[in-house]
Amino acid sequence: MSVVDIRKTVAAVPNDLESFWMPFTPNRAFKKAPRLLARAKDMHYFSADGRAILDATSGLWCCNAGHNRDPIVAAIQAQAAELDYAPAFQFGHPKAFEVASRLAQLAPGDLDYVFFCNSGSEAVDTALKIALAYHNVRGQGARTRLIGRERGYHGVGFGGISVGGIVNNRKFFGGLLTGVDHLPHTYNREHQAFTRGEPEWGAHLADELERIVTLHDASTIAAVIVEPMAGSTGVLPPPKGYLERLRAICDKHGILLIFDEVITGFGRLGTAFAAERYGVVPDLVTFAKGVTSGAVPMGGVIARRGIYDAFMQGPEHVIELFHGYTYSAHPLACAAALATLDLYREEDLFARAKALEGPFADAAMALRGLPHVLDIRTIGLVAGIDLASRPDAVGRRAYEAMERGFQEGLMMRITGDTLALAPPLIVSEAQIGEMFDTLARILKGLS
Ligand code: PXG
Repeated sequence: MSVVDIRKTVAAVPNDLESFWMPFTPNRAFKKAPRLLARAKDMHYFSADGRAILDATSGLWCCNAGHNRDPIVAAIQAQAAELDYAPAFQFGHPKAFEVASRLAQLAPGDLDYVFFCNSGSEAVDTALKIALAYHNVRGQGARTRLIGRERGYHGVGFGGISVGGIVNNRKFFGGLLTGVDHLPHTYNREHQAFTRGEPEWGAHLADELERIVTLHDASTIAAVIVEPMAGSTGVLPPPKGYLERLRAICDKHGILLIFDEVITGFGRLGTAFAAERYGVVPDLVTFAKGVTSGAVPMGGVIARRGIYDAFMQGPEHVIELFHGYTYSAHPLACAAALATLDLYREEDLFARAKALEGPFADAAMALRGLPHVLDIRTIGLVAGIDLASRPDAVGRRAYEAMERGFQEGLMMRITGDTLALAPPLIVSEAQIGEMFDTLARILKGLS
């Protein structure tokens, strides 16, 4: 058989759904009733059968500028034709430096240095490694402990699941990193139910860090990592004063503070980064998702000047940090990032998210009192809605809401029995109304 014939044979294989082992998806249920997305534009996906689906989750919290925006598409196309790939080890290409400068400008304080990778998970691993190495190069190599938080999501690398606090993401995967401890999560329904924005109750939970420091001694602790707003486990805004208190305790003990801003970065809470909203400058910030509006994978870590400087010692021809990825600062990702950052600026999308925070919260809170609704939390352009679980099938009710949403033209995320909405920042007030009207109808129809 000639090569051409082999290709024909391969192409003739029926395109069934079996071979793709889908991530974080019940594969068998999906393959029986697939939800296939064929294309997208602005606020909408279009299903394979051509129905418009209003995107209330920015894909997976990433398409903050909306879908298939012309300037981003054009930038990626032009870049593909100009420079497909360039190594970032020992070589560089101009756009990588440009994106880094733009991000440094966008980040508060002296968060001035950007290390690139390709996803949030890699960003978290990178941040944890930088934290450990930072103490090492300063002669404090005993600082090896990492402190995460219950209900934290930091991606799926071994570092991220070790500091993360999601039971199912941890329990199947062995011993994980050693020397990890966890703060308590900050959610308490009794004290916080139906709060818009930051709850009044809960700042004192930051003091648990003092307890952990007392237990292990500060000299053994490298870093604390938290999401300023915990996204994946159901939208948990930080209690008022909580992040400030974490910062103060870290400062007192020489512990680095890492904000995982993979979701909160790029306008989700109405500012470029959550660090800006809270007036708290962490030592390291992780980012991904919104940096390219989801169009090309990209992630990274922004470090304060003092951290970078600590590594810039010794002979100048020697590598300072033994870390990096083949696709760090990939040209396509850099082109997409520059076009995306331009769009955010030209359309003032972070301010738009801030202006819409009130109307979005109003629309979400109007679901209070509908069947199954136990709590609603809103912040920026994010809402989390807890539904009562069916006693015999935890997660089933939200799963059915998500399925019906797809049938009725609305994309939502679910985690357990919590629904999460986080639309692109270009959403209109009319579309916000449409989202929550559709959701209200779905909730009324759910058993
Ligand atoms: N940190 C945070 C705070 C995240 O939210 C990651 C790290 C990992 O990013 P990558 O790019 O490796 O997936 C995330 C990812 C959801 C959902 O529905 C959330 C994420 C990813 C997929 C789904 O809550 N967050």
